[in-house]
Amino acid sequence: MDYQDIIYEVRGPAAWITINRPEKYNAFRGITCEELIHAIGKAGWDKSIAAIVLTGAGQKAFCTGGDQSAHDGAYDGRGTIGLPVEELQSLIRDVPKPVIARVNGYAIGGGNVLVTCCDLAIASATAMFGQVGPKVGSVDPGFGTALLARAIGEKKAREIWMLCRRYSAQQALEMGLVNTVVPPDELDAEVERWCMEIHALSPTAIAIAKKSFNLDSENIRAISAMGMQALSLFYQTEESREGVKAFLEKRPPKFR
Ligand code: 2NE
Repeated sequence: MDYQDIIYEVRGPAAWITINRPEKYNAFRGITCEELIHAIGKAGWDKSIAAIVLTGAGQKAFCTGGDQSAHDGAYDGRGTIGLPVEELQSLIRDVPKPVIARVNGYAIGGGNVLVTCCDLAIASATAMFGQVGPKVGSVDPGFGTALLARAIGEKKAREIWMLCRRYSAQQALEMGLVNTVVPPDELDAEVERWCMEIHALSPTAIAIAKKSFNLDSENIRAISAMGMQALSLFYQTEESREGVKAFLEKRPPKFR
């Protein structure tokens, strides 16, 4: 598969998968999700790969979720909401090796959910985290909400969704959303160090550990599936459409 929206590279024992849409702050459209699914599947079942690094191109953004310029009552691809996003999130959990989020900038909306789904997260000190769903007439229910609550606690997860504030990398570390924070110019070396450490360990033991962590939250996959059905109906409403329109027109939404 020739990739259009992502870059796939093998660096030592790790596959680096980069969302390459810096002009859209690495937001994903339908084809981006398809390519991520293909690439993560490829790396996930390649025995020579010890870890998968997921990141975004440029200095500004890791990923800012669904591409609002490809959203008109639904996104522009496959699946319940026009993005096979629940399939992508599930695959990150299903591949039998650690997926590390290399958070180089904004991890907002669906980008924040990708960080939540990754096994590990290493952030640049300049990274920013948060949710925007209720600002733009959307929500990522399931892995975006319930799994986030498992990671950082119910009250903090609800705050993130119900206030749509932004959080610094240091705050993300304190709430347990990321594993470590490093200066921007040390990000790659730190990620590479973690990949080398993983490479030295038993791949089967790691795979079993990963599956056992996942089993405990497996019911959330079904919450996501149900939630996407509700979301596809919500996207048809004036309220949701106003959120998308307001973002694209760079003005505050008028929901009431
Ligand atoms: C990331 C953030 C906070 C940055 O704000 P700011 O003020 O620093 O920059 P600005 O001007 O908003 O963004 C810079 C450029 O990136 C584009 C913008 O349109 C802008 O383009 P230009 O005007 O320079 O041409 N951009 C950024 N994010 C984009 C996006 N997601 N889609 C298309 N273009 C995008 C601020 O930009 C922000 O809050 N972005 C996130 C917006 C958003 O609504 N994300 C989707 C949430 S819903 C979702 O992700 C989702 C899901 O994950 C699963 C299921 C359903 C939905």
